[in-house]
Amino acid sequence: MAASVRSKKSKAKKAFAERKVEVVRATRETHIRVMLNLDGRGRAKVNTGIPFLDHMLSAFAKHGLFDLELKAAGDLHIDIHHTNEDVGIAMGQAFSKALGDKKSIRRFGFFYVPLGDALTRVVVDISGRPYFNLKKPDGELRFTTGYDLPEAVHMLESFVQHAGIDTHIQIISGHDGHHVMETIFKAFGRATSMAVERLTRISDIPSTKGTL
Ligand SMILES: [Mn+2]
Repeated sequence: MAASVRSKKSKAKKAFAERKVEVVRATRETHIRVMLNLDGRGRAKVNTGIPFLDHMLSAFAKHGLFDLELKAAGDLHIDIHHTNEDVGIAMGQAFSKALGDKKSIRRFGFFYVPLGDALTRVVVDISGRPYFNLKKPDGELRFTTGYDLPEAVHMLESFVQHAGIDTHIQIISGHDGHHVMETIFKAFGRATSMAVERLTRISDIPSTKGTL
């Protein structure tokens, strides 16, 4: 690799410190601990007590190149609602904390991910003004895991509300619920990874307002 490319890369590496945070959220219903590194390698250790959610958050971290350690203990004897929601809130709080003043970030991100019959597009803006929209084609999506689209939507909505991310998810095609879910979480991982990446050419906060 040419010396100039190496020096550019190490300059970028030196220019930015790693964004590593820990968030602990405890209520009467759940106890959640999140360790997040936005500038990681995609290593994930997730245990929420909801196996399919563990699978999805691991895919999100892997394809977002985020290092994520998450342990949740919640009142699952009632149902998954509190744990699912609070995992989203704690993830959003960790993202917001790790992003800090958002200096030098690319801010916008988008990605398409296919998986067999499924295809999803995710577009995000780390604007500080949360918004969530998910569109899906007509027709039934078959889920077999007990973690259906409404649960995923609720978790992701809680996440982006607390992270301050304007998020648009469009499921373009797909019938197999497992495939569709994977495309959602992988595309969300890639799109947010793109948006949080810092560029040395952006020396301030990427907004004409000067704040996000
Ligand atoms: Mn899978």
